[in-house]
Amino acid sequence: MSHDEAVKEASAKHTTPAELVGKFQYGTAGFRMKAKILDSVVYRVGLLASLRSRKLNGQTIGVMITASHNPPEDNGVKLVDPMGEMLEAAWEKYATQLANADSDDHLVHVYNELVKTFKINLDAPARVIFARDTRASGSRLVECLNDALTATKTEVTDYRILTTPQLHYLVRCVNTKGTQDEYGEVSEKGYYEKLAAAFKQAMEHTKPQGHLTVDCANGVGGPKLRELLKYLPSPADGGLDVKVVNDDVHKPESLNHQCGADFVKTGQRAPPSSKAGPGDRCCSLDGDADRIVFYFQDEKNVFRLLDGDRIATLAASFIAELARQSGLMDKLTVGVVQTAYANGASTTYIQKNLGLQIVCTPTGVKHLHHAATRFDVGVYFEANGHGTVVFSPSALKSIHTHQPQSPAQADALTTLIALTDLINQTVGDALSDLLLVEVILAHKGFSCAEWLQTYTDLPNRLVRVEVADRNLFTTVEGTAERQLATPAGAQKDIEKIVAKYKDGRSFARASGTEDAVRVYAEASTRAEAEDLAAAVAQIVRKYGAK
Ligand code: NG1
Ligand code: ZN
Repeated sequence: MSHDEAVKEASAKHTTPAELVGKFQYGTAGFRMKAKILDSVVYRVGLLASLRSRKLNGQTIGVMITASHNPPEDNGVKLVDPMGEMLEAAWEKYATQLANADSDDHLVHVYNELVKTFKINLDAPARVIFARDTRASGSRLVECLNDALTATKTEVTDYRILTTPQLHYLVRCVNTKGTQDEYGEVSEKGYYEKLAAAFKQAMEHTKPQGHLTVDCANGVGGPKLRELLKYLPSPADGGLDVKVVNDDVHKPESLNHQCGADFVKTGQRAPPSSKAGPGDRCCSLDGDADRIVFYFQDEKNVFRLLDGDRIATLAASFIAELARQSGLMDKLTVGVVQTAYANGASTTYIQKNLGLQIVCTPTGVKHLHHAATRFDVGVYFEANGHGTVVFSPSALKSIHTHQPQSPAQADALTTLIALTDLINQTVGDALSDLLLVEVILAHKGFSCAEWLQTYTDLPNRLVRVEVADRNLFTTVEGTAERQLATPAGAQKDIEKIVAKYKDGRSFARASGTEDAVRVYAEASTRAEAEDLAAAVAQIVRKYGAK
């Protein structure tokens, strides 16, 4: 059978319901929707993965089947590029084109157009590795993916169930194996060993305080965290004292239900199942363990959130301190990347107190990651808890070749080197970020309350506004989505209102993942932040109705 025939024949097993043609879009999070309508999409993503691998001379591409923090009946699929980063943005549209082809013939046509455009040799090797989270629909979708990889004669490794960041790690390991940039052992065990060794090194002269409760959203993070703990020192040996909760992966309906990072961040409250007492350190992962937020109850039993902005400030201050203490400050610029949703108080703290550079990008991890790579050490986090730290090749070289001038410098350098291995540099990783935060809190001797005290958040409010067509709301290029270009007049109206509030800041933008416009507002008091958000939401409703 010819290549075309094989692709077409397998495609016939995975047809797209006619009413959905034209509706699929590969966004920041890949494709994500009700699992029952994803079969053809996953099949076609498999085709694209093989094309991309062939285009990149047989480098390995990753495919992850997950819908992160979405409800259990959803699923999704996304591609991972050779260095473990998200799919190159220019290729997202090809995924969209393939997904929307309205017949098997049309699909083969789109496929062949890509082969021609990129001069792809279909006889050259293609390599793909893939994994999925714990959703019930995952195994069926894996079959769809396998059909595409078989039809295209792609070499495959099925890593079965993994967190999203573990797959990103493995993709980078495979593609750097045997080179001077080798990232780690190409196995799940290699991931745990790398993190555990780095954690031990970073904790050499210090001990964690108290215990940590980890809510795993009843997702893949649960079993993987339990596995990771086996590689870490026990609490008796100065290791972490971790209590794992919400780690039931056998009740699919419990995934992300009343627990997990998104529940905690959006609702600004602990999971109802939480039994933590005042001051107890807690954190929540999301369904595929690429996000994490921390929280605790203060002495007045008030819920206190330590979100992505807090992790970014904590990590940036610690890394800048280590760079200074090890005598590397002149050689390393540490920068922080945020989005417009970062609390204004965190931005001021980073600039004024930490004296670090800051960049604001549009929403979406790919934008933040890209901007972070321009610094020697780039710390990026979305407020929702997705983020990491990236070290540039030259920063790594400076760190590894630096000669410390004193034992104090040597200690700081050892910790800094450990962090370069502890931090998953491919993508935000809840398990790696969890260890990072624990290391920093231990070194600083901080409780959650002390961490929270570093600065005071400005009161803020995020509102979701439904409009007839969210695409009418576009933003001015280069403003990181903080100013509306259209509808004409809306931005002026927003600014007039904002000017009336002390420390007022507000913006509106179309969501990339939901059919709505989001309004964010902050001001010096809670009541004013609420009022400002309501007033700007009203403006959005008015223009959205036109
Ligand atoms: P949208 O729906 O475009 O605002 C949301 C989150 C992002 C990010 C993406 C998923 C907010 C305000 N926005 O984007 O931070 O997590 O989903 O990639 O939380
Ligand atoms: Zn996620």
